[in-house]
Amino acid sequence: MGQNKFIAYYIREMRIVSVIYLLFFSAGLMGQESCPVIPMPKKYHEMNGSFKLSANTSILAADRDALSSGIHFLQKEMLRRRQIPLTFGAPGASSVIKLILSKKKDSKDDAYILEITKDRVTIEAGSPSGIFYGIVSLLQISSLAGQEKGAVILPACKVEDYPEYAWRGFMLDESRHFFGTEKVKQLLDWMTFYKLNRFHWHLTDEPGWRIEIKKYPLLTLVGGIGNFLEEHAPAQYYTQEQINEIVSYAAERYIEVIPEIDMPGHATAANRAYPQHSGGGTGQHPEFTFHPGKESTYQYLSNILKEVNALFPSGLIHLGGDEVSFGNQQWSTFPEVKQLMEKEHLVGLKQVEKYFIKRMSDTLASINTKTLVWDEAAGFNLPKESTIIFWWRQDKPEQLDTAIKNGYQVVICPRLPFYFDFVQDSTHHYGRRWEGNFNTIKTVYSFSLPAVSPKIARGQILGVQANLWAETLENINRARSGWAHGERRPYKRPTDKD
Ligand code: TNX
Repeated sequence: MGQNKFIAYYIREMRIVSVIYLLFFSAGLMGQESCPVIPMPKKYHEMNGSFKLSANTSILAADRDALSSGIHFLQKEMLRRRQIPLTFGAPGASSVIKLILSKKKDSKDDAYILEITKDRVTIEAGSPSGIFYGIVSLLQISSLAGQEKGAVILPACKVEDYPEYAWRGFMLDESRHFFGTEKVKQLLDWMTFYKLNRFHWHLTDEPGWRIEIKKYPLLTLVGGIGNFLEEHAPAQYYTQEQINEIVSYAAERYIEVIPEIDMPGHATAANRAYPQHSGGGTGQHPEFTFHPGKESTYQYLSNILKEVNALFPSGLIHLGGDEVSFGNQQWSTFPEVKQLMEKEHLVGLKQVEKYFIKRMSDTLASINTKTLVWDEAAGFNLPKESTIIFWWRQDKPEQLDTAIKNGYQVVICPRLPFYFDFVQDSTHHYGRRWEGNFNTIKTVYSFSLPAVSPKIARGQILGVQANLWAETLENINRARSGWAHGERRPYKRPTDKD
């Protein structure tokens, strides 16, 4: 099957966010008709002959322990997709899939070589994740291969691949609409398919708080009520047990999960539950912020972050920090904020915001966890070794400049073209636009980093990420079909320019 038929096959099969792959791995896609692996690998050679994969094929690996999740994934998936039960280390096997964890020091993380010959399949890599990506490619090849007398006939070939970026992310907003464990697992499956490895989970915002915190049960019982369209929808959230389940499911697929607890803005749902920590809001964004002038707020949020940290082993927490000016006008009226400003010599509300983020980042540092923040914080003097900036405002290239100049690692996710909640075509109505612009597949394909004035140090661009905000994802069908359907009502978010 050619590449195009291959894509059509998978698009039929897809359940969620069918366009993800276009974002990250499309460079060599066109013009190379026959490669059965997407994203297009760095090298692909067809060879003569074929390998017969059957129930007599066994997996061999000297490093079984280190590779156990990949081995198990290969067994499960081969059974599910092709009804072939592969064994591990069976003495009487007539053919083998050999996994070689080589000790080459210079090999890039996640790089692998997959070779299919008449006699055997080998996957060689310098890391378990590299072996895993070789397995993902092998599964793609086997999904398309023909069958003969109970054996799957894999065409002989050699694939060599490594990713351009260490961070290949996808963000899902479940505050505006909640999708639940099964859908998230499906999303993680598709991330696996495209070799994406960071799942950024936006769990708190204005409509709903979606993560159980034992110390503060009202966060979910009260804060979990409602969604973007229905203020009184019954509470929906993840229990800590469900969070554990998803984190393990992701880990088996070499995906790290990064929770986002948005602060000091986008805090409305939390403030419904514990109004004593509210820093007020505006008519359009009521009770939008946490109170930056009360010590008790910092204590409360530290307690929350400690529980979150215990649930997510990535050692990374996203603190949000975006769009605070949407609703911090009341801050200047609070005596506690006035006192704080005097005591800390803060001039203007931007400095209060900076103080707040710095304090929370210090809290994360004290529990050995990195701070991730949207680009509003690029100039906040957070420590560069333990901070990652997410550049999202394509109309503010100066924020990217500042982040680079200040030595931060940066994840690139400008809303044009990386916001998947935007419409995709001029004829679409339901979904966002930016000053009339939207995100066609072509703009996603052809994205290149804007010129930045400071010199970018090696590794400073950590990677790229697509963000799926959920105001317009009224139900999962819209997530499933990308942006193409569900054109019921034009979406307006009047205050999205700050
Ligand atoms: C901006 S991106 C936001 C989100 C919205 C999104 C809608 C960012 C850091 N903030 O709160 O959901 O636009 O596209």
